[in-house]
Amino acid sequence: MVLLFVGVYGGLMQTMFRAGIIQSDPFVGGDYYKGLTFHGVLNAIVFTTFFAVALGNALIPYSLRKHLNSKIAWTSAIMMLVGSVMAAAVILLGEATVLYTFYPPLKAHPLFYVGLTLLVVGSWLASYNWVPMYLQWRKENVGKKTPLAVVGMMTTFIIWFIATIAVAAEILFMLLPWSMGLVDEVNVMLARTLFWFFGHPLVYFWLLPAYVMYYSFLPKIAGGKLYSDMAGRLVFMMFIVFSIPVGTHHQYMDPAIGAEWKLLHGIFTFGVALPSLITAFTLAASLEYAGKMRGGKGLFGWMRKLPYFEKEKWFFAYLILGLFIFIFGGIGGIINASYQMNTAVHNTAWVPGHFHLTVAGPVLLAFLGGSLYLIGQFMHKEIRCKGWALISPYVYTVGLFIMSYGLKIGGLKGMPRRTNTGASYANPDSILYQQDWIFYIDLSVIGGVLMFIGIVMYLVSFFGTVFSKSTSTEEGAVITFPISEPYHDEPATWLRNFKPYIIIAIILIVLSYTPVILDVLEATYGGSLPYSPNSPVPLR
Ligand code: HAS
Repeated sequence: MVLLFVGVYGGLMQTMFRAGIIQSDPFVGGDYYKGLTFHGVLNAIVFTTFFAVALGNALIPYSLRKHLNSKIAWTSAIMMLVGSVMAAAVILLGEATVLYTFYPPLKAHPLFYVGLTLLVVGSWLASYNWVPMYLQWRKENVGKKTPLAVVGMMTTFIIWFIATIAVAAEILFMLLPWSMGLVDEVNVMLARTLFWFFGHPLVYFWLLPAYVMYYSFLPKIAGGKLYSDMAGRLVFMMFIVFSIPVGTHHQYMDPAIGAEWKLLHGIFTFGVALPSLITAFTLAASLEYAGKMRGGKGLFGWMRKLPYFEKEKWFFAYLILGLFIFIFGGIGGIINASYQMNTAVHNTAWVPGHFHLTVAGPVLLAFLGGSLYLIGQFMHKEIRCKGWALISPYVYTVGLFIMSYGLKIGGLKGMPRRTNTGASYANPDSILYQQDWIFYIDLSVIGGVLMFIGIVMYLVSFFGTVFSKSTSTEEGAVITFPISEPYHDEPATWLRNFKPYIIIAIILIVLSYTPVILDVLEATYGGSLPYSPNSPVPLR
């Protein structure tokens, strides 16, 4: 939470830099690119990984009625913390201005890469805690369905494990030796390709814990049931199959990769949108059922009956607002996935507009709601300042829509991403001044300030709860989760085992990535010396 807040502060500063309101960070010093790096790394990589591990540690033992090996859990948490603090410190010292994608030829201090490696290895360790638990449960419960929440969390970490192999190879064999000066040059295209092998499944590593909460908690909190248990299982298995062989859609505009392989990755990208479309229908049906149970009538009357503003059901607001935002985030994703549309939006502010409607929308809101719920359960405390907790996601969502609208429309008008517009395009004295963009840049400042206020409201409730008195005097008081019952509980025996889906995923990965890597190796030679975003000449 502390690192999240530092990152969120970095986000607010981003909007100020882009509008030309500041040229240097008033508190931590440094410029736009340094701020952008710590905003992206702390919020998109560190917070999300911590939450995914925490949710797994909580839900898997709870659902399987097993005990967590706390030594493994603590070792993993400490590794993740040391790694994150190390990476954050190197960024704050100005030694890793490489943005969250750490593409070469931008070069970071070796400790930045070591820090990220510790974060990832720590998260692997946590998931190894769950595998024996899961296998043991299967042995003891032959013929029974694994609880859906466990299927979702295991899916999240299966994808994470496969995806991180590529980034581990990129860091260990390319970036670390290069950053330590053991080799002079790095193959930029190969590094980008390995990064996106990891980078796209990374977005589903972010999304799936939110899906676990949508499928497992939302229907129950709304007062209903999950419309179809089978749909949930199918969705998770489809993510295993389709999340990885799609990374080249981030490289449509890159040279060195043949058009036919970009087409293949494009087709699979439309495949990976399907589980989200199934989710949209299943959750809408679950919410309709809940609304009707609460007295809603007619085709849309149930919508009005959902507990949007019930203080005791504050968690509902975090989940439903995230889903609502994801309608727009998802549409944006499908636009990006279409090659011709991508040529118009790639590397423009449209792209951060898209990803704030996904990772900073449904994912962040679900994780914030989940964190508050978890902290209350684990510390045996009643949630404090529930009114603030309830209003916070609404304030945040209004801000998010305003900011993303500014970024998206600005992007369609050609406003670049990852560029300090305030230093040039938003400055009337500059020859690059673009009057057309000013309105959209200003919108993102207004939106960014509202988002920041929303997060501060949330933190009042979060830390208010953490520092309040425990409501339970019993040692080891019982924790509970609002697990939904299914409305249709289909047997779906074909969805009970991960193995076939992992095998299909591996086949698709080999088919889609072998030609891409061969193309890259054939088209590139030598490599690049290291650079920093602020210097047109190599660092050595
Ligand atoms: Fe994306 C770029 C394509 C989903 C994150 N994406 C990014 C980047 C990030 C990101 C971080 O094809 C930038 C990377 C960078 O720095 O360069 N994305 C997609 C597609 C999807 C998608 C096809 N993205 C996500 C998710 C993310 C995420 C999820 C984070 C968590 N994305 C792309 C492409 C690019 C890209 C290209 C490259 C752009 C470029 O050129 O650089 C799909 O998975 C989306 C499917 C989603 C849906 C929506 C379903 C709707 C639901 C809500 C239902 C609502 C209900 C509520 C039930 C089809 C589930 C009812 C309401 C009531 C009130 C009752």
